[in-house]
Amino acid sequence: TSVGAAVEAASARYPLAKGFRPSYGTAGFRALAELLDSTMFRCGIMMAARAIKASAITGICITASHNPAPDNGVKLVEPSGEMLCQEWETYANDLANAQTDSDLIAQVASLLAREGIAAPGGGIVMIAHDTRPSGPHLAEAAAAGVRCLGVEPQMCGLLTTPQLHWMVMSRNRGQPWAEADYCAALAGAYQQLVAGTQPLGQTLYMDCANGVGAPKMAALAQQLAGAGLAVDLRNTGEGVLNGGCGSDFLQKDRQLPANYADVPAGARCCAVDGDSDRLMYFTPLADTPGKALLFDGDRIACLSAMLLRDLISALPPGAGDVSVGIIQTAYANGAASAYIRDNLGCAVEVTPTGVKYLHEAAHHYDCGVYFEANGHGTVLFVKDFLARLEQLAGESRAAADLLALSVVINQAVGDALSGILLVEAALRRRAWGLDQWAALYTDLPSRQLKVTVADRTVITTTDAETRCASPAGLQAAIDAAVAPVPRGRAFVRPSGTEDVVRVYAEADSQEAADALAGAVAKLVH
Ligand code: 16G
Ligand code: ZN
Repeated sequence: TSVGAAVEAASARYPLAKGFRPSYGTAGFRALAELLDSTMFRCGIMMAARAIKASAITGICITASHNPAPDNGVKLVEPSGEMLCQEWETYANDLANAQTDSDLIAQVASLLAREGIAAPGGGIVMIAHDTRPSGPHLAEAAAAGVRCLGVEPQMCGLLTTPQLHWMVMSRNRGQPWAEADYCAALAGAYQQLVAGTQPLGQTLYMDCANGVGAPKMAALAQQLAGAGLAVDLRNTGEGVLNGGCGSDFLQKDRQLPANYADVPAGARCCAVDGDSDRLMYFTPLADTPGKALLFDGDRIACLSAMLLRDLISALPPGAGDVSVGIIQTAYANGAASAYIRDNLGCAVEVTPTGVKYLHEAAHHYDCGVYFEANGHGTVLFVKDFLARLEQLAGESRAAADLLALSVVINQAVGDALSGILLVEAALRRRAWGLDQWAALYTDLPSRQLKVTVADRTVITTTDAETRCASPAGLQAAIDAAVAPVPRGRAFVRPSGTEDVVRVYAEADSQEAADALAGAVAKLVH
């Protein structure tokens, strides 16, 4: 066929690296950049097929997020702007692992047949990349794959992952979708949310992880001039991507990022990761120099839920009942979950790790808030509810503000830049400093460890990763280790992004959490 011929002609330039067995992990493929030519080429073919099948635009973002600079990877964007649907992950794996040209051609033919794609052609795949030096080259490889199906690759250059998701979502809805539209939409909604309130006054020190967040926040900040939000950008690209800085570094070490020595204790600071889809707030601690107090995804979820609750309770009766749910993973600090249950009166749902699971669960509510402790999350609004708000917005400030909230927050996927505007607006509306935010609850001491084992796949989990189904006896041993520990909680799971097993433990003191994590790690070995 013509597709077979096109694949054959192009694929010689993108051979599968010898011995490389790519695997679609929690959020796509990740590996050393030099291994990824073939994977990108084949993802291009697949996302072109996805576009033809849906008669819509899809997206490919070349990024390895918070991982080291020499790595790269790919995140795939559905026509809705959400992550690739799980049914297609199998195709991704099959295509990426095809050993020969004829094998690849057969896999492509089988995909087209199974999806009932008779005639290739038409459609657009938008392709973006982060600041990794390997990005433009890998984007070209993806584009070559897209062309094999007669689909047009549109090179979008440097974007944050969430910006690409937003652009695909908006474009498929027939709404303004350019990068400038993204900035205008977020900035306009922020201005609505904070209208009539006093600026927080202090500067926000943003750690950009030496990544794409730096230029993109600078562009967004331009539109925010006059809105009383002063941002001082740090780690804007002069150093190593995710090196000694960024949200992941901060969360792991609770240590101040590079270039924060001059920032005063108590100052409002935030950090994003390499592709700006994770957000962490923090402040330098006065009594332990070099260390930071963290405001993680759980705390951002609580703040978002409070803002939602404030606004929903101010709606006129015509708004009807509104269900609000908070979705967390087992990594959510026990104190945060308890606070939400006991003080915010929202439903709490727990899912396995990975945005695709949290995002899906958030769709169960009129307003679904999801955040992973690592800072990835957003708020989803059901269409019906937004339609009701549209009708009320003329007479009700709360309805107009909720609509603004639905725009400030990127509903396609977790977005650090839009998360910053959400947090800033929520604090400003309450005239809160970090102290009040910190006082909502006190985190239970916790410890995370990673353990290298011969084969991490022997560990399987159930109950949203809180219990081990195999190997036999492991869960009973963990239960026995946890039982005597006050407020003890511990679980293990295979990582979806690294060849390690992750161990999490929580207890009423740091010593007890450390000891419990250590004991559980030994059980895994
Ligand atoms: C990916 C996921 C993130 C998850 C992390 C866990 C997305 C977009 N990203 O980065 O949500 O927390 O994997 O990695 O889904 P781990 O399994 O290695 O701990
Ligand atoms: Zn990321």
